[in-house]
Amino acid sequence: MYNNIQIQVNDHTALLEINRPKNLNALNRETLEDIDHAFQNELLNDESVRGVIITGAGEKAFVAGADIKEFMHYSQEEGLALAKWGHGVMNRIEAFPKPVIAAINGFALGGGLELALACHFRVANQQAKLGLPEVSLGLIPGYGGTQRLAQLVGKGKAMEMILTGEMIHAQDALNWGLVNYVVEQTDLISKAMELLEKMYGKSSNAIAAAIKAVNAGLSKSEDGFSTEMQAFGDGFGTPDFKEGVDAFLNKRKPKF
Ligand code: CO8
Repeated sequence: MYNNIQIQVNDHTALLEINRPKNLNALNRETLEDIDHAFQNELLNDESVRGVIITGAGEKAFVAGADIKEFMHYSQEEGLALAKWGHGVMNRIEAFPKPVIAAINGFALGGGLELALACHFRVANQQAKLGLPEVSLGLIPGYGGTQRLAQLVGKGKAMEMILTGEMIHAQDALNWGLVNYVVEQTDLISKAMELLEKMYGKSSNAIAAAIKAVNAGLSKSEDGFSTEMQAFGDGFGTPDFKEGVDAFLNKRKPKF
């Protein structure tokens, strides 16, 4: 039914695997549409599903970002429109009434880390590398990362990650509170399942209410989200964006 994701349901847990391993599971529009559709339909409506794990196919990546090759020719207007729509997808995951855990099995970069940040919490394997490298492309994060990362790790660490664009290792992510657990790859999904199973013994109405309440307390940064969307769109009109994307495609360092 979906071209870019696979869903397996076992014992109340839906495992949603993003399945574009040749592109390190980069989020093109169709993939994000698949994810959004799955959440708002079968995962929401199937009463046997009580929790969701999102992970990436293959051994290398959770998600290496939004698909640079897809948006490389976008105008400012198209960039802004994409950010607005993507914000909606991330907000819907964040507000999902059943617990959603990101199981980060490698690179979680750019839009990929932003997807993980929209989940209710995160577990990672030892090899995971996390980062918001958009400044290397002449852009800023455009799926809520400037806001959710700062909420999670505090302004200082968020500034460091966003302004340097550098990746951090799983252990640092654990120390900074960006992920809740770091485990061997072989234990990654079972760790996420174990956590969800603890919740299945509790009231699902109370869990939905708790998700809503925690989110409500942090939702006052609407202006921040709007500023991010506008600045993300503006990036598409700059020579730096052209240089950054050309450098990525030609596997060289950008000259800004
Ligand atoms: N988009 C498209 N293709 C990608 C992406 C991506 N984000 N990441 C990797 N790929 C592709 C590569 O181009 C390569 O394809 P090919 O084999 O055809 O050359 C294949 O995946 C394998 O990648 P590499 O050969 O580069 O693998 P390495 O192990 O050498 O490097 C890295 C792995 C370090 C992860 C490297 O691939 C990389 O730096 N990727 C890009 C990371 C990045 O910049 N991500 C941020 C993207 S921007 C973003 O996410 C904006 C978020 C907001 C979105 C708002 C709407 C657009």
